[in-house]
Amino acid sequence: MKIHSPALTDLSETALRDRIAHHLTYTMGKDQAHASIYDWRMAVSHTIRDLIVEPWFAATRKTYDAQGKRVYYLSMEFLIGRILEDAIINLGLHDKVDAVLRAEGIAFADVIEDEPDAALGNGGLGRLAACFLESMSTLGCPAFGYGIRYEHGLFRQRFEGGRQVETPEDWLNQPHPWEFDRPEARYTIPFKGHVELRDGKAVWHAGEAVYARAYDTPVVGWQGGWANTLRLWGAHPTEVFDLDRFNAGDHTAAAEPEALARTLSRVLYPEDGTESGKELRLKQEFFLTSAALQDILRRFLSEYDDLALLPDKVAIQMNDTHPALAGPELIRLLVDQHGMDWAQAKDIACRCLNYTNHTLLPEALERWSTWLMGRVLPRHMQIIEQIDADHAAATGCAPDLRIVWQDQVHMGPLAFVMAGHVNGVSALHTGLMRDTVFAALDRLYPGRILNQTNGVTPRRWIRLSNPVLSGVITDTIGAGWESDLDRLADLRNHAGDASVIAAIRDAKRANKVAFSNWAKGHMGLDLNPDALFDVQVKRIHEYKRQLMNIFDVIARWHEIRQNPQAAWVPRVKVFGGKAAPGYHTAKSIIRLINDVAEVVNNDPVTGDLLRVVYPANYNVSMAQRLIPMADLSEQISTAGKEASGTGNMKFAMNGALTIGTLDGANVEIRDHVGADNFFLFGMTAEEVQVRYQNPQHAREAILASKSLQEVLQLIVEGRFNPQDPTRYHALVDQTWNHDPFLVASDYDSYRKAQAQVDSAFADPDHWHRLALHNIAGSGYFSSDRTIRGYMVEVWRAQSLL
Ligand code: NBG
Repeated sequence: MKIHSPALTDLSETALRDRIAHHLTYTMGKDQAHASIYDWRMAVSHTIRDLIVEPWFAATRKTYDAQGKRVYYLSMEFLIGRILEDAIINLGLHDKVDAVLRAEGIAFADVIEDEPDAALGNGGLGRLAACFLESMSTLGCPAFGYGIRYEHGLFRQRFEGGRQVETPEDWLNQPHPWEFDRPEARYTIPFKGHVELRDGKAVWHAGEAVYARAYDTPVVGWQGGWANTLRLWGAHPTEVFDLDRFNAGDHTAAAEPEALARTLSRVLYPEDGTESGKELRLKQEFFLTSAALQDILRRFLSEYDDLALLPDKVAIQMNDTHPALAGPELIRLLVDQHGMDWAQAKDIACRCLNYTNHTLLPEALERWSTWLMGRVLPRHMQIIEQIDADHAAATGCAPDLRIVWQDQVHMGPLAFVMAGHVNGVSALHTGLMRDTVFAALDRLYPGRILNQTNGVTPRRWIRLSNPVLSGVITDTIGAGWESDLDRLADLRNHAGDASVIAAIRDAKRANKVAFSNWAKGHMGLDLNPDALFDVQVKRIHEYKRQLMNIFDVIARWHEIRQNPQAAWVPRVKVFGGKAAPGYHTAKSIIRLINDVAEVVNNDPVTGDLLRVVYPANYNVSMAQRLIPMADLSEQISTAGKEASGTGNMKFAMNGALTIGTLDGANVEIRDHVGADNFFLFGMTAEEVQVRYQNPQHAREAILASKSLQEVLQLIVEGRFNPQDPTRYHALVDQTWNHDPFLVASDYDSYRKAQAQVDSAFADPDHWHRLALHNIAGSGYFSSDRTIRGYMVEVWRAQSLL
């Protein structure tokens, strides 16, 4: 595998400076004396992009020459975050760019911070897609990511009086230097209308249409050996402007076609919990899917003329059910546009398509009413019914296993029936898929389900975000671990080496100091870098149990106040995350965290023994700041609910210890880092099921826990919101009477594990030895390992490096 591009290693500092200066002058139109940080950032970005173009072209040429299989990853979300630093690191140009900028009096960090964070995803599912793209490039797997170029992406979060307030994200307000606009790569996406049967053939007369236009961003792998394309679709009107109406004075109506199209790629729907905008969401899903499939077929037909070869040349991954219309759409294109017969078209589609399931939560399994589907996509409704009829005829399944059932199209079963492989994202989750949600379909289609445990890219999540620790790792085990993460296991040979333990401790402390400075500057908070930094960052959702964590804060605060002189281990509790705008309980939890923070942070009795920090607008860049400084990683979901988690992996590889349940990938993390290096608590997934059988589970657990009673009492009394004491009565009421995610039942066990955390942290050498074992055991969680698994077991695609 050749990975060094000679052009890159030969690039001198002078040559780099000349290229940047060139872009400053000719792309930005600025002379150096008047260039702002923005101008420098754009000039550096264009320079780096130029350097990616070469491996990108080379990769495309090799892919055409090899005539092998291409992988297409269809995802409604790509949470890519900032691009510039990632590209610089992967090209190995960090030190050179830094030196060039420094010579001009410009701080590298300021240039990096100037880039907007592309928030084209909600959370784990979208960030996973971004890590996968980077790993596919690192491994030389020929691939395209297909997504939507949302103008605004996920909302930006602010706190007002502790409440979450949403405003639109505006990452595209400035020119986006990474993309290539492809006006020629454009497809018509039809909607609505009716279907006519003509000579036994279906002809769809669409009622409206938009264009999907491609915007390409090259994604470069480690050491610049390969680059794949992230192709995002923007919606454009098919007729720009109604000149007659404009001339007649109706200026607003004249712009209607444009408004209609723009709405389509305007915002990313916050997945968890909202019902609104159903039709628009369905249209977005079809928009992505149809554009991608038309593009795939066009590329295929430019090289081959026999569509029967499609499954040998094309592997399509459906990231959750959001692009599950890929089945019906591929059949439609093959049958209606290419004249193939139904059976062959369906067979080809099944052999091209694969489906990843990312959650078992019932509310997240997509369904559309047949009425909506029939109205927005009349031809697809027919095709879905035919797929369903075939499915019923072949399996003789019960009605509740049909794709169309009770006037709803069930996208999970549709994706399952149309996929060659169906995978879960951790061993536990895949097992639960097989035993619960997809148990019956698994019996009808045996062997389809397999597991591919998630992973994350170590380039962004260690090398880029934690340069200090990266240095320690390289000094200890030598270079090259970034693309061979199993080598981290070599750290175990140094577990007895006091200087290595000290170096790990110093690295962590440096990151904690950096964060403390940031918190002082941005939030006016004084943090003690010698405290234990305890971090929970992820979407705010009841099953993730941020509520249990804030209960621990309250209990801790209460206990310290009762005995302030005891030998407490100082803690900084950090929260981060957004709630879906319509998700009331989650928003109430956010407000509670902020209210508690206000009281705790101003309490002279607890002082710096306890602090609560909740920076607003958690995103990829914030994650890069928080994960390297964490001592403790909170992975405390109700067992059986978190499909995998990927934050848990990022924390472990940065030397945080996990406090967690046996849920999702926590199970495998614990296996790999060693049970002694992990703070386990709580019920297992099976015990959770048993517990739910007891209708009194919450009440009984609360009555058995003095600490929890006190916590709930403090909240009910309004101790954290004296101006409005009833604010959290509904939340407390729910905990007593309903407690859907068993916070009460796991509370005591959680607190006991927290006490173990405190004692372990009291001995710094011991603690950082545990940290070393976490880093050493996390090699398995590189997304390179995951992608290799997909390449061999799902896609049957070859590396071209
Ligand atoms: C999320 C799961 C996480 C998992 C990511 C990536 C959805 C629908 N699911 O546990 O909640 O790590 O997917 O697989 O976003």
